[in-house]
Amino acid sequence: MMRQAGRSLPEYRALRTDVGMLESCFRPDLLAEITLQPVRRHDADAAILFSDIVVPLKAAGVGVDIVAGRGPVLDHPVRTLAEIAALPTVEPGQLDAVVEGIGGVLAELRDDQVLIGFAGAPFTLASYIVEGGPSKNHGITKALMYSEPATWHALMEKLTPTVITFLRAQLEAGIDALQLFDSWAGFLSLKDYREFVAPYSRRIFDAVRPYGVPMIHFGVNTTELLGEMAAVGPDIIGVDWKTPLDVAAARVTAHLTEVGLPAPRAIQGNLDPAVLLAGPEVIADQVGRICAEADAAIAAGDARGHIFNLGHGVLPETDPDAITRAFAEVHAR
Ligand code: 1CP
Repeated sequence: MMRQAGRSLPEYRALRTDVGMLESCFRPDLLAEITLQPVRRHDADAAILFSDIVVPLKAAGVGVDIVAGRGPVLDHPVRTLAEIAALPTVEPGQLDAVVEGIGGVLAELRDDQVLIGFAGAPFTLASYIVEGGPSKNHGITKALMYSEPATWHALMEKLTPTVITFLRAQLEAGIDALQLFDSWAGFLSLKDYREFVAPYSRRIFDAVRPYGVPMIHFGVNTTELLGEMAAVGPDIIGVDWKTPLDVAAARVTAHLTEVGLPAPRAIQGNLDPAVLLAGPEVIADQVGRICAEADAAIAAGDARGHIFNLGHGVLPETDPDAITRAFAEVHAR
């Protein structure tokens, strides 16, 4: 269910009362327990590693914290070539706590349950680094990209190895699938995505493909970018709630075919998180519609399979029982 699924759970809030968000990501016992809480409660088929996209930056020594009600905030934004040069790259040894926590999760999962690891893609990480925190329009980030392309590319070159090291650590520890979140890539035009972002995301997928686990790629508001995001190398393309899955899959397949890449891929998505606030009938209805759209995509030869998922993060005010109900609806199909 992606970011902040755990926030809706009282057992998560109880565990976190005296522990900071990022601190909990570096405590193997807490990492494992928080990862497993929603799996136990909702009978999920997959666990999503409890971590955050800024964890590898924190591990590398970057001054960053997750501020309640806001998100990741940096002590100092990074905007110049000198600041980029001074930005550390994460070393595998700095991720030992994450590796140990993954071992704890895998020891508890049933054989028919999988663990999905993840990382933030360089553009989305760059946005937090350049803005210094969450941003509504990513204006400073995009202005840097447009006005100083060499500086931009230096930042992406700097971040790409950190993302690869973070994913490799998780893969060596035994994750069964991975997701690369380019959450905010949808703020870019297709042309800018191709020029300033795609080469780095492609390099990441190429680096981790030899591990042979399914690879998912996702961003919000990416209707216009879906084909290009599939072309950088994932096996599964995540879709937000705005595009019907069959329409999204047809777009992806058409683009991949046009550029001579293997198709079809699988699709992931795409329940509107707000539906979970709307009551049991609406949940049943919308789950049914999404599964039917995925079936149509598969029947048309536009998708190899479907992972049921939300179209973005769980809203904090969501009743955990609504999530359990949505999962049961999916399992009943
Ligand atoms: O649901 C889970 O707990 C799974 C673990 C997880 C994941 C997959 C967390 C824990 N974060 C993420 C990924 C993440 N983090 C993304 C990519 C996915 C997405 O688009 O949702 C992004 C953009 C972030 C950055 C982030 N971390 C934000 C967004 C701020 C913004 O710019 O709008 C926020 C609010 C966080 C904090 C965070 N990360 C995770 C949790 C459980 C929380 C909330 C902390 C808390 O209140 O307890």
